[in-house]
Amino acid sequence: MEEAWYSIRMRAAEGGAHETGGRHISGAERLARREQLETYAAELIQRAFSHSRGESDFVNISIEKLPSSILKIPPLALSTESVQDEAEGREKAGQILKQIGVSDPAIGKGLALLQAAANYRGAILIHGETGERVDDRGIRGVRVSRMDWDHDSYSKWAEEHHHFCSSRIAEAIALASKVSHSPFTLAELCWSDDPDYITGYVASPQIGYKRITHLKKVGNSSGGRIFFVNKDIDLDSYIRYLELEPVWIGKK
Ligand code: PML
Repeated sequence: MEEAWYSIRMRAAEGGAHETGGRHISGAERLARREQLETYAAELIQRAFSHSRGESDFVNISIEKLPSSILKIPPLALSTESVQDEAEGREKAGQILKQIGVSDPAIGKGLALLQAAANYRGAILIHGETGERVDDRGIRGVRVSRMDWDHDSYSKWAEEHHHFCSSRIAEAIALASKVSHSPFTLAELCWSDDPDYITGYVASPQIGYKRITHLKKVGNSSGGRIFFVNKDIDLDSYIRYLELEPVWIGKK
């Protein structure tokens, strides 16, 4: 019998649980074999208590067994745009999004939402043409889940991209690759809500994972993810894919 895969997830908040108004501090996820679960749980607990956004007093770890067949998709190609400051970075992000086909009002809305966002656990979904928000998840947003790098593919990728080997970048590429794989995604815009981390990215199937070195100033806790969606979107199936479909990132 084939060995089972599990999804192990962590979310941490300060001031109580997220569902009772706690402030989101950290979240992460791995796909694991049964024998890896204890190790990953320990790593995730350590992450929950060592985030510069604050001191977690609520940590939830959940484990779920996954279906046996898991989709495998390639990682988006990585590139970096070096900019001098946040203003140039946001201008650049806008230009790239426009080139992908996101409208000016949608770009303006996306940038304004991320600038103001400090407590979203998941992504905000925006119509790439009208700029209207299309999900109804409020402050929770849509949390992309159940993706991880295939171990061998990551080792190979890491050899070729040794300047970019951090768990933050690996996780961001895994998430962006899963999001871009959906036919309903036009583009993603992201910068971290970690006040010490100012590099963000724009991602899409056409342009890959394009890092932009400054998208905010140090000390600023605003950030999160915007998914610009196309006009053909089937919202239920899109959210089901993002939240529930297990995906490996790596060479087929
Ligand atoms: C996050 O950590 O919340 C998002 C990370 C975004 C950019 C990672 C990178 O490519 O440097």
